[in-house]
Amino acid sequence: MTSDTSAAVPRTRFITCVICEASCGLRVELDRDGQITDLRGHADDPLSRGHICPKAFALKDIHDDPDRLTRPLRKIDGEWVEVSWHEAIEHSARRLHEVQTAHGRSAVGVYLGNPNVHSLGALTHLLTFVRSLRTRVVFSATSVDQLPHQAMAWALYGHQFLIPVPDIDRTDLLVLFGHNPMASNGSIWTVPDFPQRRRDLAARGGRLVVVDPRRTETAKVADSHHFIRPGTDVYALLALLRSLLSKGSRAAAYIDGIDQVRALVEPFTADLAEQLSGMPAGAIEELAEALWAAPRAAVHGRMGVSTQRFGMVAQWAVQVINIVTGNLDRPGGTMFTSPVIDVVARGLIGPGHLGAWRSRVRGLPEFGGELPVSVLREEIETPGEGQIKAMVVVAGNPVLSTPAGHRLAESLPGLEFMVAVDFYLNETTRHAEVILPPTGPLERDHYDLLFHALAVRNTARFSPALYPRGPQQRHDWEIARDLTLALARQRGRRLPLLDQLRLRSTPRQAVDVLLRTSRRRTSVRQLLRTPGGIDAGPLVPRLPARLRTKNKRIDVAVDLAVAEVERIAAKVAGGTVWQPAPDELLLIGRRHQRDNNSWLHNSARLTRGRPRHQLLIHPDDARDRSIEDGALVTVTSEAGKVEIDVAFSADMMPGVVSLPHGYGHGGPGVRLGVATRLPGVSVNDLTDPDRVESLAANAVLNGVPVRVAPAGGTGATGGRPD
Ligand SMILES: Nc1nc2c(c(=O)[nH]1)N[C@H]1C(S)=C(S)[C@@H](COP(=O)(O)OP(=O)(O)OC[C@H]3O[C@@H](n4cnc5c(=O)[nH]c(N)nc54)[C@H](O)[C@@H]3O)O[C@H]1N2
Ligand SMILES: Nc1nc2c(c(=O)[nH]1)N[C@H]1C(S)=C(S)[C@@H](COP(=O)(O)OP(=O)(O)OC[C@H]3O[C@@H](n4cnc5c(=O)[nH]c(N)nc54)[C@H](O)[C@@H]3O)O[C@H]1N2
Ligand code: SF4
Ligand SMILES: [Mo]
Repeated sequence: MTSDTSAAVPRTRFITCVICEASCGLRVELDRDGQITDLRGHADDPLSRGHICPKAFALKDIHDDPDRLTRPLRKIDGEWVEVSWHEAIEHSARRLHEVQTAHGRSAVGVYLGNPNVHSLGALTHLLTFVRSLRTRVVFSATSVDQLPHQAMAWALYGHQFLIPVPDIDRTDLLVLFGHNPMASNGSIWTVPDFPQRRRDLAARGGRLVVVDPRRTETAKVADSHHFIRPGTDVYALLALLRSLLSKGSRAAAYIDGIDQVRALVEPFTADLAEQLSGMPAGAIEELAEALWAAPRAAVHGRMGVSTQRFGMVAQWAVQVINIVTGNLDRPGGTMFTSPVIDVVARGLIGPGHLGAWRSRVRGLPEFGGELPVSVLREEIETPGEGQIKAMVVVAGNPVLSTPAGHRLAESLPGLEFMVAVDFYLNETTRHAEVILPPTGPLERDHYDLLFHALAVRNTARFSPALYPRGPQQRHDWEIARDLTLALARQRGRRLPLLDQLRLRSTPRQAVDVLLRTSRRRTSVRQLLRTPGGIDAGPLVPRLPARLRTKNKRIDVAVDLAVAEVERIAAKVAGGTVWQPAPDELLLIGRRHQRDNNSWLHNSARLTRGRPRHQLLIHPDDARDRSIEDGALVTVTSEAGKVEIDVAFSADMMPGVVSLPHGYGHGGPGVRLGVATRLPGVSVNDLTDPDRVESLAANAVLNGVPVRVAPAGGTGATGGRPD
């Protein structure tokens, strides 16, 4: 094909949507001026099969957004001034070096936000920069999200990224705990077009069961839905496991520890689970029957399961249920992927480690080199050796996305220096002294190093930049490269040779090398010739060979989980299980198909329509408090207080209220024209950094005890649960 010369011939391009984990393949048509004239799902894409959701159109909105930054900003005497890339980078490197020289390496903290996992350049280059800082205070969105999931994979399978995913296309029974893929399009599970796959499941005679404190969009398309009191999945899952183990075990030959687990879960009866979780004992027993009887079944626990006190034990229980029913590593069960670029086998991501060091103030454990972000504010505010004096924030908005973000916002101005790599001036980046804006999603090459490794089908797709970067712009990998080099110059040191090589190649070159040396011996060029990429077929059994445990076996009675289940059993026996006070409600989050965390709210197209920021409350809970539909209420937690309007919803479990996260835009200097006009508050003004998951210290974002009263009233909470 030659390049088009006629205006009548649209230029068709195939790219990947990088907004969420579904990683849909898109087909774009451009007119002669490069304007997008058509955007749709790529029907022949072997993974996403034509799926697209409204958020994909935001890719264009971001590209055209007048608020999007394209040149570096530096705050001088309180005013933002556009400066050259050279000045912005050199100044940042000098200040970081000065802080490290004066206060030590770990006086520079790092926060890596979610979009980093959706940017190839961040994955290939940013970590080299972070490593070169040689700080022990690195945080990321992982610890407000899937940390228990990763830690479980490390404990059971020997690698934090060896995570099996439900083989939805071949299963007979899919059970989802704390997951709403009808809105989120799947997570720790790249499953583009969940709605159609769910319909296909039904057409095969398969069933979907959802366990969630809200009758979610996914619950509404399920065959059955059970309410569960937030934070109590561990009891229901352990009871489910107990019931299954009473029937037997179909665990594969390379699995150890089943008898020990059988004894361990003995105290966790279905009746006890009903008492503590509200999920009916009958429903638990029935689900156990169904899992035992189904030829092929898969259980997946996501966000709602990880962001609670016993999140890692709950995730462990999910895995053991899949193991005991014989569904791990079997078509139609939960399976490991065989990605063309295998980030696990090739050592691109380390296996993980827990508690190799601890946070300075509270002593919470690191995982895989990262500390839990719940300690970020105290590490900034508590004086002493090792206090954080400067921050590097890349693609993150922790003021809106981490617990008690409003308090974090108060501590950021106390830093000696902060640099943000981000293309928006938002609630977090406004506290920076320098903002380095990278190119946007349509201006960069992409390959899903991570999400191919979690996808329901083995494919490989390369997405070329739709637009070239402007001469004044820089890619995120160029920013990371230049910061690393400038910092090395400040230190008067040469970088290790390997790092120099890594930094010098482009992300496309790095991927090309990985593809050429992969088992399939392919290349970027080859992938570009096949829009949608190569299709390596459905998932195939990989165990025990793929295990990264020392003996290539799985010990389900892993020490960490055993000790924690024993501790929980002792609490149950001692009657010291935490319960909310009678007038408290439990707050959970929610996602909407047209939101994406905090950063798509500047798209007018996505935010128009019925408001969706309200506190959802069951009418009975509202009436008990003399609250009318639409009324303004005060919500008070141990960590903070907000005023918000309510919307009645019979879809809420009584005793549970819900607020979405990522709202509450604004503040001096924020430059988000559309977003700041949106109503809503930040749910993370209520979540409590002192409540963390028991083993890996993930934030407890769901099941937050709150008091809700008509605005004007008061109400303090009855204290923190354990
Ligand atoms: N449209 C959209 N898509 C997204 C995102 C987005 O913001 N918007 N974000 C992306 C990201 S970063 C992620 S991590 C994924 C997350 O994807 P999901 O895991 O689907 O996240 P949520 O929609 O928050 O779903 C969590 C569910 O858990 C329920 N829940 C809360 N507490 C509990 C509990 O204690 N037990 C149980 N069983 N359930 C509970 C909630 O009611 C909710 O339905 O979505 C991704 N996709
Ligand atoms: N209460 C509560 N809190 C939550 C959640 C919840 O369910 N409930 N969900 C949690 C989850 S799962 C997650 S993942 C986190 C997300 O939390 P964060 O990652 O901290 O925040 P985001 O809202 O994703 O903000 C992303 C930022 O990156 C910028 N950005 C977007 N693309 C790029 C890019 O390509 N490069 C760069 N450099 N910047 C970019 C955006 O402008 C924005 O400032 O929130 C968590 N917080
Ligand atoms: S589901 Fe996710 S990846 Fe697919 S189009 Fe929507 S936002 Fe993009
Ligand atoms: Mo996330």
